Amino acid sequence: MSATVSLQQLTDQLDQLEAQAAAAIAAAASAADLEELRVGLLGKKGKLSGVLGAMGKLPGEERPLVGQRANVLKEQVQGLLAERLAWVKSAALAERIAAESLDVTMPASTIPAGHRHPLISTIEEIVDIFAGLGYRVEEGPEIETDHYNFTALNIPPHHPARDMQDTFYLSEHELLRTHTSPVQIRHLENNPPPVRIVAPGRVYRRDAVDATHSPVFHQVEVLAIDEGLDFSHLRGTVTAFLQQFFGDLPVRFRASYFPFTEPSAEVDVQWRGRWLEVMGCGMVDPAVLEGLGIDPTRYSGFAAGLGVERFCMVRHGIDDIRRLFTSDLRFLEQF
Ligand code: 2U9
Repeated sequence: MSATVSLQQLTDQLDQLEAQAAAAIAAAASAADLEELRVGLLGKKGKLSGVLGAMGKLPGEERPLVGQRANVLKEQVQGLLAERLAWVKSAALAERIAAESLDVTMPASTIPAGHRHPLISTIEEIVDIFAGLGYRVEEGPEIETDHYNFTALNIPPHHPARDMQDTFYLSEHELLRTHTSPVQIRHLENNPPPVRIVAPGRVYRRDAVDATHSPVFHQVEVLAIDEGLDFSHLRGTVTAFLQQFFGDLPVRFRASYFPFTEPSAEVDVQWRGRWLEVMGCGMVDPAVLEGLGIDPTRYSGFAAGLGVERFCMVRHGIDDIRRLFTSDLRFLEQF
């Protein structure tokens, strides 16, 4: 004999199920929790099926009462599950948005950008000063002939002055330029005076490497040719340039010798209390002008030359020229 159930018992069970389901659904925290609840409540082996199974034991006329009640409960539970699922999803979305939110006041991540090498910025600074004084920039080849590098500058073949600048020869008459002076010779060949030019560039000398010598280095040379130029113009121009570059410090000129200038001078600046030789200069030798077909009784001119590495080292307090050629970023990033 099967156990009997009463309408009242089943109605009570459905009431309990409704209360349990409502509480469990309200407490569910995820879509997975809700799916588990759905299977447990409404699935084939779920609690509602259990009640419906027991319904068969009721007298026929009572079954529809339980059936209707069960259907209403099923729809209720489905509605609660759907509502809670929507809530759980929007809560998860809100949580994700909060976690992913951007603080627009944070410093931006920057793309590492390089900067100019200190030698290049030194060249630019020097050239800019002369540009401000009315000079135009001229450049020329690094492979030169002995004519442009020496002969046209009043240094004839086999002249001992060629020993002053140990030279890398490429062939009998071709060489790596030992100064940027050939740029000025080439310019004067094609441009009649007045001329005011500044010639920056790389030059080569057969030197043993040490803290102050490198076989490749950079020069800036300037040249002015016009009527009536004398040493006072040279002195004024060089002094103005040096005081713009190093600051308003004392400058002195000492007599010297170069084959291409007469008279010639070395120039010192008083930097942090000590006299430092920084450049050379002079009035262009009339023989150089004559060689270019320029009448030295009408035109005169002055020239000056400097080593960029020396300028850069003095300015930044660098003690070894090799630092400027070894591309060590720990060093270069300081500038
Ligand atoms: C022409 C006529 C004359 C260029 C000059 C110097 C003085 C000079 C040195 C500085 C340091 C070379 O790098 S360094 O070793 N240069 O002292 N250069 S006058 O004279 C010229 C150039 C072109 C037509």
